[in-house]
Amino acid sequence: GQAQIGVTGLAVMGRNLARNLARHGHTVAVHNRTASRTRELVKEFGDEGAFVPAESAEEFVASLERPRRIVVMVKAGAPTDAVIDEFVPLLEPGDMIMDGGNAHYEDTRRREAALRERGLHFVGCGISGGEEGALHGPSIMPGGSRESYEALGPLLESIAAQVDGEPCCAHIGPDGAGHFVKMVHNGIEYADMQLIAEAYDLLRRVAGYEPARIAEIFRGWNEGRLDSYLIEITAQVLAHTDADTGKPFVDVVLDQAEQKGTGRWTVQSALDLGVPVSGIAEAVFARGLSGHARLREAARALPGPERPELHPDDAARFADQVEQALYASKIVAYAQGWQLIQAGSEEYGWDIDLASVAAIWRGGCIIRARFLNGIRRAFGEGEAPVTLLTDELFADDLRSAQNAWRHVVARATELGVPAPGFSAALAYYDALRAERLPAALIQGQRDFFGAHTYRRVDREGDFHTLWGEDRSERRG
Ligand code: NBP
Repeated sequence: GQAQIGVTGLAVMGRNLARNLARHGHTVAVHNRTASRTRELVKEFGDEGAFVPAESAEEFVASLERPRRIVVMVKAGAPTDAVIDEFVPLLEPGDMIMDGGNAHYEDTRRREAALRERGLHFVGCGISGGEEGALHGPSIMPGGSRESYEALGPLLESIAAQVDGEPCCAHIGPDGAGHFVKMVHNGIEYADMQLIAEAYDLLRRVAGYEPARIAEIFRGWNEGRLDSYLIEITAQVLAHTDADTGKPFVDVVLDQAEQKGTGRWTVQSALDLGVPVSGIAEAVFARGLSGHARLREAARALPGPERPELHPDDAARFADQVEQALYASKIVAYAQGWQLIQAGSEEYGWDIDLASVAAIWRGGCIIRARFLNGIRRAFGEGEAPVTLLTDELFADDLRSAQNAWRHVVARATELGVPAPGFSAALAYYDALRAERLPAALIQGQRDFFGAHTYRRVDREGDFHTLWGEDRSERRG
């Protein structure tokens, strides 16, 4: 065989990845269940590089140099298992199968273990950036063995997005680490999008700005510390006018957000790992709520507050305060996301480099942002902070933003504009910094109804109060 790498599954993602590889000078074997897709790829893009088309799995495998590197880009779930089952009997020890689809990391762990038994490397690889990213440079998050990264890493690094001369690709850790980190990326993406949406809503409904004006404000923010792909595209969406009606595009779109499930996965695994990711959870719930048309319809007549008009002079100042609230809430969402990565890494023994995750998200992926340089610095210098919130520079940002942040949340509450992302982030911040939490009372309640016992602030051990008797205290 002469191809350095093969791609099977040539829908939009696989086709673009194969083209990206070929454009970077690699010889790429290409294969798809339905062979017409393979022929189309070669016919349309064959002049971009060296492709070796294969109609059958056997032919595909035979066209690869050894150890073989096979990239699977098919629909996640059963199709991925079907393709693995088809290829495994054709492979030899040392060969590698990389799954670049959106697999759940538990599936990846299962597949990795099964293939390891047979001497094969299974690399669950998160790829972010959509079809454009796949073609022009995605952010790539490969899991799997160190050894497999030595063989696959150079190829993947060559096609990844580059930031300041560094590829947005790094070995994340064994087995499911890559897909886990990709999942958290998507969870953070949900939170980021929700926070931006809330900022828009407040600028519109509290400050009274029209979408075109808000687009300008976002463009301004994009020149500063919020500089990011999501802020940039938000400005473009808000500036867009519907051709049919002449109305702002955002006003003709049904306000029911859809989701494919990676946000839900993030929150589910956070619950399992005991990590409070309230910002991400609120973002997932907010999308869910938006889609409950019947529920919303039933509640529409419920009363809201009287709406005092904002003084026109206040609008510009309020917009600045929203920027600060958005930035502070974003710090919280990312702090929670990194907490989850850390917890996953400990639970599964992945030893994930927290700074490197920030580094490879600076380009190619949906949450790419200047902001990630700060996270990389925070986790890259000296001892890692327990939470991003206490990193010296982020703590400074929070200190200077907090009054504005509180004002925005208070204003949203007074005026009846839902801001679950901003509010949850602020509550998280205040809960973490609280001297005492009412959790003490909850322990009392639990001990009362269930004799669950409690610990004391002043003595070691577990205690139980005889609530139904003389209320004396016993060692639990
Ligand atoms: P799809 O997710 O739409 O999958 C289509 C591909 O899967 C086709 O090549 C199809 O072959 C193949 N396939 C199916 Br379906 N069942 C199969 C089976 N039983 N055996 C063999 N092949 C089978 O493609 P995509 O949108 O390019 O996404 C590919 C992967 O990348 C997915 O896991 C997706 O979640 C992930 N991803 C997508 C994006 C994105 O922006 N679209 C971004 C990041 C990751 P056929 O041609 O013969 O039907």
